[in-house]
Order: sequence, then structure tokens, then C-alpha cells
Amino acid sequence: MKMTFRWYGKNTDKIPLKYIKQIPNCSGIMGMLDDIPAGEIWTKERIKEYVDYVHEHGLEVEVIESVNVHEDIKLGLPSREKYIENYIETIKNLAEYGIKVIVYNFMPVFDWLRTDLAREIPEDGSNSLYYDEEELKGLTPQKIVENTIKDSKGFTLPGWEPDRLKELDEVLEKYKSVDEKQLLENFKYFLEKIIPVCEEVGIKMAVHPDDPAWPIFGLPRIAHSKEQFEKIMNLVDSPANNICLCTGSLGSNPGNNIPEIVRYFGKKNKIACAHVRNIKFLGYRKFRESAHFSPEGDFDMFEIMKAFYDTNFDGYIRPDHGRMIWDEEGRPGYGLYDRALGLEYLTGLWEAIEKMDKINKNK
Ligand SMILES: [Mn+2]
Repeated sequence: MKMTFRWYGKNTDKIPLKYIKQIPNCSGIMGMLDDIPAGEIWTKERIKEYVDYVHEHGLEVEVIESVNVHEDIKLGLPSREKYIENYIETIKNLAEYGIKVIVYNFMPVFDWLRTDLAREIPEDGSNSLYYDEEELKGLTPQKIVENTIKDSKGFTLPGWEPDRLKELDEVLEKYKSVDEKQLLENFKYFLEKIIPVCEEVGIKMAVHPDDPAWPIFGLPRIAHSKEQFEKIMNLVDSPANNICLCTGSLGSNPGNNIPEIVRYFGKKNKIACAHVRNIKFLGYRKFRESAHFSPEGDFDMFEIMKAFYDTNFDGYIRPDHGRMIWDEEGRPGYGLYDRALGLEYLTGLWEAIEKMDKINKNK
């Protein structure tokens, strides 16, 4: 298992790689180039520049997140062909520079959604991302986009890239004729084209769950339960077709038993990487993102890490969204301090699980 940390790139992430290197047990970053619009090729030049810069700081970059899938691919429009070709070029280019895993999603328009990006946590004065379905009821998708971009404090947010949202009305209209079944068919079409290339160049695709884990705004969503992920894995049966298991996204539905889902797909070697975080439920479809430490939220982080350990997980884990603490000003969910605490906590759990296992085996 390799512990990593999400990093946006030197132009848009104010956290220097030097700081990330100083987090004990952090082997590298999960990287992204968030200025490249969905559908465009990630050129070798851009990738090389990014990868070289990370390596210069003594860190690895074997996972790239958010090579966004163009909406036309998800919609199954004829124009998807050229976007799929571009996606394939990007896969080949990334493989050439040592990338092993690509995290992506196949969610119509929105891949994650919150109603507040900085809700104060009364117990300690920190703040974190927050979701309340009740608040969402009074809002149109357009208003949510407006609020989210306004609350992002000028930082780009993955999934909320301006290019993806500028033609929102038009895209929402197009999705009216796409149901879950059609979306799955379009997904299969995409995977059938790209997975053979991934097999050839040694890349694992890792699909990220819906966040929150249920449909929103009447859009079809197909990745928020064990059964749905089983379906996605069966669309194209290949070692290159994998899951990015995000505990906070999937776990936003308390009906999803995270340790059990980790064990289920872990045994099948279907988890290429994981985002591990905790959340605190405040009511029905109402939660906030808590510190990683189990008692701060509603997940048993020990059981989650043990499920990874017991299924011989050898992929990548990163702490996920953190709170804003110690007066840090930063990208919502992606400050340095609380994520570093999270990484250390997960590392401690792993060390303890591993050593206890050895002690027990030697008995
Ligand atoms: Mn995630």
C-alpha cells in the first residue's frame, strides 16, 4: 500500500511539494492538470513538465485524478468518437511517464455536490464541507453552480471546472433522454474502446463513486452502491477496469457498508486506489465532513483500514477532504493541515494492524 496526497499542480495549489514531502509515510501525490478541458489531449509536454517537477521534490506520481470524460461520451452522441480518441491519446501519454492509475467518473454533469463548502463545526470552531438535502430543495442546478463557484474562494474545484458547466442548461436538457440503462450502455461503449489500450500500456482505470451516493436533480447516476459497481465491473471484464473506492462518497448513504464493500471488491482485486475519510451524519441526507479519527464521525476507520489490509490491498490510498483548521486559508476540503493529520492517522492504523497481524501469526 502506498500512502499519497492529492496535489493540484504548482500554479493552482498553494501547498508546496516540499511540505507534502515532509509528511511522514507520504510516498507521492495523486496529481491532476485541472486547466485542461474535458475532451482535450493531455500532451506529453504538459505531463512531462508536471511529472518531472514532482520527481524533483522526491515524490512519486503514479495516480492521476480527474481526466474528465467529455459529456458527449456520457450522452452517447456521435461526436464522442473524437473525444474517445483523445482520451486514448491521453492514456498512452500518461503511461509513458509512469502513471499507473487514472481516476475518473462517469457522472452526468455533477460528480460531487455540497450545500456549504465551509460550514462551521460548533464543537471546535473549524469548518468543513457540508450537505443538506433540505437546503438543496429550494435551489436550481444553476444556483448551486453559482454558489459553489462563489464559495470556492477563487480556487478551482475538481468537477466544477468552468468549461464543464458553462452550457449547463443545454446539457441538462440533453440528459432528459438518457436514463440509467442508456448511461450504462454509453459507459460500456467507452470502456470497450479504452480498456484494451489500458491493458496494452499498463494503466488501471479507477471509477469514482457518486457523491452524494444517490441521484440528484433527476439526473441518472449509476455508481453509488455495491450492486452498481458490480455492474460497472462487468461491463468490460478486465484487470484494467477498477474502482477508486471513496469511503466518504459511498458512505454518504448509511446503507452502504464500507468495510464490507472494501472486502468484497478487494478480494476480487478490483480496487486500484482509495480516498479514505470520515463523515458525520446530522440527519437524513444531511452530513458534514469530519476529521478522519473514528470518534469524530460515523465510520469505523479501523475496520475500513483492516478491510484493505486483510484483502492484501497493494494500491494507493490518500486521505480525503479535510476540515479547515488552525486558521488555514485554502481550497475547500484540500487544506494541508487536516489532511496531513488524516494521513498520519491512517498510517498509524495501518502500522498497528500490520504489526498485530505479525504478532498473531507468530503465536
Ligand atoms: Mn473521493
